Amino acid sequence: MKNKIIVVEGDITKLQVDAIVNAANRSLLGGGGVDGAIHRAAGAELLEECRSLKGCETGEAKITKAYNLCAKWVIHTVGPVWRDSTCQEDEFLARCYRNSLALAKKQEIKTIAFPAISTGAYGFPMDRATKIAVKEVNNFLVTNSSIEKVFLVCLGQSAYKMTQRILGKF
Ligand code: AR6
Repeated sequence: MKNKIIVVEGDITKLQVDAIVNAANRSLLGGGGVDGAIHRAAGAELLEECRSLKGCETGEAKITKAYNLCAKWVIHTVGPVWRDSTCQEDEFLARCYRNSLALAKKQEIKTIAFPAISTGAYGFPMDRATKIAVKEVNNFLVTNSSIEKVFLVCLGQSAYKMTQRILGKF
């Protein structure tokens, strides 16, 4: 299944895929980081649709249209804030991947791109988060054939190299 997982470096808003995943916050009303970039690129209509969703719990996921983005859909998920590993952060992060992929399957999405959820403002250690991402995506692909390609999008060379290394060892 590893050949369906592709690591890319760059801005997730530029990708031509069926769906991009947003590392949002519980309000779903925008923010900084990848969330800010997605809202800027998608346009004001995205925020309008997000308002109707009435927020999202940590580990859950909700879907909207993607408006001015190249993608058709945005799947908004809320990662955990990293504290000290004792607050079920690993499990909540795993749920973000599982729930996003389940939504994608339901929507008949074939290609999907994830940012490194929780590894920016939310402070989750990048290597630990990447291992969880690779494990959850692989688990999904083993039991589901609907999704053809999953892109793990990294901002910067060091994140890219680390993700390649973790995927290679998996
Ligand atoms: N394309 C791909 N990856 C990106 C991009 C981009 N355009 N921009 C940032 N990253 P973060 P979080 C990477 O902070 O930690 C927001 O304010 C970044 O390098 O965007 O889940 C929300 O509203 C990092 O590796 O998300 C929430 O309040 C990763 O994306 C909060 O931040 C995630 O960083 C969520 O924090």
